[in-house]
Amino acid sequence: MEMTFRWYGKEFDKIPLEHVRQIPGMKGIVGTLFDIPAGEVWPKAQIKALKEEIEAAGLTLKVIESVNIHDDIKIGLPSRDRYIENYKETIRNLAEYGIEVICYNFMPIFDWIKTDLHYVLPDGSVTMSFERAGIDKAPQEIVKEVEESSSGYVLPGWEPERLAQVKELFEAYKDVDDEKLRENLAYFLKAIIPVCEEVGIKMAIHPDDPPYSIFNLPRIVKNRDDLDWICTVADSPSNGITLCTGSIAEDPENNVYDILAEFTKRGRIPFAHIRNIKYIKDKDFYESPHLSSEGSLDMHKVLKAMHDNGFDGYIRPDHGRMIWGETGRPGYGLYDRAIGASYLLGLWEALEKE
Ligand SMILES: [Mn+2]
Repeated sequence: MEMTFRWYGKEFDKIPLEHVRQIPGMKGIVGTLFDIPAGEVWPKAQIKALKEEIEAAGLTLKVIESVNIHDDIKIGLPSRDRYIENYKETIRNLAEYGIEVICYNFMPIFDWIKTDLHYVLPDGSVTMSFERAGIDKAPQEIVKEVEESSSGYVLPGWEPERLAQVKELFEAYKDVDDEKLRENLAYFLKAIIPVCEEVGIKMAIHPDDPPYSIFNLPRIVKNRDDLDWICTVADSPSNGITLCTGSIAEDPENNVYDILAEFTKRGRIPFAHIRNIKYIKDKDFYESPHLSSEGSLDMHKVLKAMHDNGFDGYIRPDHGRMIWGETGRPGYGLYDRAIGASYLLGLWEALEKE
């Protein structure tokens, strides 16, 4: 297991790499070229510069999150083939610089949804929450609210240029149901996985967040059976999962421990997002501190499911709260993610020594 930390690049992230490196046990950065639009090829020069910058700070760059999928691929338009060719070239370029894992998702329009980016906990810390009643409005309104409350930061998957077209996007997806979206994912995977095998990259799909339909949009990465279907449709170790404990657990029907155990054993989890959530009622929840006692998930059980089944990939503390007066991109401050990483490393050490 190797501990990593998501970082958006020095132009887009105010946390210096030197501070990330000071987190005990922190080995690597989960990096991105945040300003490359979905569908474009990631240039070698920029990948090389990113890698050199991270390595100069004493960290490694083995995981990319995310190389976003162009909407034409998800919708299944004839123009998808051009974007798939670009994606293959990006895979080859990343492999050339030692990247091992590419995280991505296959959600229409929204990469993730929370209804409150500034949910205040009793101790005064600030986190994100999702309450079903909060999305009982037009998608345009959600886009506006998220933009207004993102503290001036562009949020991953919420590129303003793209979401300015949210009405048009809904129109473009109107004939895409679950079955069609599944066909389009299969088409994409069958095209790119042979390239991944050739260059030694593992694709790792992130579960839908939340893992059920909202705004009537199709959803195909929701539960154990969906993950099994994905692993089977392109049956290769290069076709894997970014197991996000928070996202999977947002549907309380999902048994996150069993899912972790099964797909770790099957060798299909090269990368995991480990975070805790606390159910408020039904499926409503807030993102709690990582500690088991603070949330609804048992983090010891989470890591044990991975450890005991031979997990040897990368993990990162997923989101963190804003604490100690820190401000920044919601979910992506330094302090609480550092605490989360230390806690997870402590649990892992205990599992190793047991
Ligand atoms: Mn996640």
